[in-house]
Amino acid sequence: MKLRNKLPVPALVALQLSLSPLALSVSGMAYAQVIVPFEVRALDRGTDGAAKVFEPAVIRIQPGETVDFVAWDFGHDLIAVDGLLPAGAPGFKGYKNADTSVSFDSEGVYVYQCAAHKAVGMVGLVVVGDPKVNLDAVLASYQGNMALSEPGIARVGALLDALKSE
Ligand SMILES: [Cu+2]
Repeated sequence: MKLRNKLPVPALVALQLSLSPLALSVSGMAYAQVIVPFEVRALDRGTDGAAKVFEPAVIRIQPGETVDFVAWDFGHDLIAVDGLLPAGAPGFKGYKNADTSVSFDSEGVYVYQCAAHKAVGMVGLVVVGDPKVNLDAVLASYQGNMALSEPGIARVGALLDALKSE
């Protein structure tokens, strides 16, 4: 576990000690929403035991919001998968072992992967607003996307199917 995300806590605790129990819980919630609103962690092992995952594998935000991709474990990067993004939306990437914040403006589904672990299908989805904007287009083309490995295609397919069945 890394400490960097917890650095503000001592100051917060000092503040909370001076507040009533009710204010304490309210301020705790505000902290969680304001400091780490949308965080995806690159992990060697997910909470369900799966190896090499982004967690959560699907994160949902609204247009204009930002996702913080946290290099939680060693050796991970991230890169958007060309062809599996909303039409006209820019790609994005994060370098190995670097925390990366990305703001998303265009609605729809974005597929990305860890290039270092492409072979084992370390993939994730960002869903901005309404996934229906490009969900059918992504479903129709992901299996033929040359940037993905077979395990990557399998994981992307499972994530897209779950989105489709909502
Ligand atoms: Cu990785």
